[in-house]
Formats: sequence, structure tokens, C-alpha cells
Amino acid sequence: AAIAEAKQLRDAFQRFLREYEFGMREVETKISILRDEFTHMHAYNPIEHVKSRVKTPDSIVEKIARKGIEPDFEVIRREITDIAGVRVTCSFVSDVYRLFDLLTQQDDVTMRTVKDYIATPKPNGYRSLHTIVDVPVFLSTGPIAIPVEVQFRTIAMDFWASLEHKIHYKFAGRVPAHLVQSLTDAAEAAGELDVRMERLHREAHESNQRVIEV
Ligand code: 0O2
Repeated sequence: AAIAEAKQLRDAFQRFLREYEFGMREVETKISILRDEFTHMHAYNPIEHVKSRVKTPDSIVEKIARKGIEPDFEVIRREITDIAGVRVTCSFVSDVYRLFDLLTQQDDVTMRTVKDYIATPKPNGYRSLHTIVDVPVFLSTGPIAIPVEVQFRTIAMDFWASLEHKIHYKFAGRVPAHLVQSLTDAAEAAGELDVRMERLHREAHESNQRVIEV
């Protein structure tokens, strides 16, 4: 009986994770439609790359323990909102906000939270625009709302975050002070690069417009 119960629990957990994968795929489709349509309308692609993942069972269990929540599917769905994650890396900061608006203003997308770490970077320098959205997924049993964490950032922000993540991991969270300072300085430099790249992009666009008008 214990084995049958364990199998039942495993099946329920797999079903639970599958629902997140469906939610993630809905968001991926929305982003890819926006990218294709934007490319046609504005003759350039604002998205550099999109990366998605469903949290591993180990990492979900670790978060349940860290947050001290009840291991119940309803509670997990309410409290752990980054089980499905989509990261959209854009060319420029203006594209980050434009795509964020285009996604979150869709009728079937309900925004739960937004954290603008671009306007207010984290103390270590981390920059990105985060939102948790609920998207509908239509199952044979009916529709359900799945929360998906969407992170929007530029290539420079992504470059920084991936190095910071590796360093953090390497030192198991105890990064030496001089490296922490260097990372924060690098985040600042990446922020300045984003401003310069955006200006260049705009100037190129404007001179191109003038050429077309002439
Ligand atoms: P992974 O492997 O990307 O999933 P919480 O989600 O509850 O732990 P919080 O503060 O509610 O924390 O979420 P927040 O601030 O929106 O950030 C969560 C995610 O943003 C992280 O997920 C990272 O992906 C990214 N992030 C936030 N801060 C940093 C940072 O300082 N450096 C880097 N490299 N990434 C960051 P996970 O679960 O930590 O990791």
C-alpha cells in the first residue's frame, strides 16, 4: 500500500510539473509571436535569445524547506512562483520595457508582481526586469492558471548575471569582498555600456531615416 501511495504521489508531482511546462510554453509562444511580428513591422529583431526552464524537483524541495511551507500542491503553487521561468534577453533597454509591456498587456495575461531591478538595481549591481504572470493553460479537465516568472534583460545584464552566478556558485555564496566590489563595478560599467549602445542604435536609426527621407 505504501508503494502504491508513493507512486500516486510521484504521478501527481509529475502532473504538477507538466502543468508548469505548459505554462512556460504558452509564454514562449507569446514571446516568439511578438518577436516575429516586431521583426516584420519594424525591420529588426529586438530579442537576442530566450531561455526557459522548469525548476528541478530537488530545487523545488529545497525551496519548500527554505521557505518553511507546507508540502501541499495548492500551497506550493501559491508560494513558489518561479517554478516555470522564461528569460528574455533583448538588445537594448528600451526593448526590455517594450516587450514587457507587450506581454503583460495581453488580455489573457494577469500580472501578479513586477520587480524593476533596472530602475533600482540590487546592492550587488544585479539588473533585470522581473514579473510573475498567470497564464491560462487549457487541459482536458478544463483551464488552469499557471504562474510563470519572466525575466527581461539586455545582453550586457545577462553577461554580468551569468558571470556573477558562476562566481557565487564557485565560492558557495561566500565571495571574497574584493571580488564582490569588482562585480559591482562591472555591473555599473555594463549599465553605462547599455546607455551608449542605446544612443548609438538611436543615432543610426535616425540617420537612416534621414537617408530614406532624402
Ligand atoms: P535560478 O536558478 O535562476 O532560478 P526568490 O525567488 O524567492 O528566491 P526573490 O527575491 O523573490 O527571491 O526573487 P527575485 O529577486 O525576483 O529573483 C529571483 C531570480 O532572479 C533568481 O532566481 C535569479 O534568476 C535572478 N537573480 C536575482 N538576483 C540575482 C543576482 O544577484 N545575481 C544573479 N546572477 N541572478 C539573480 P534563483 O532561484 O536564485 O535562480
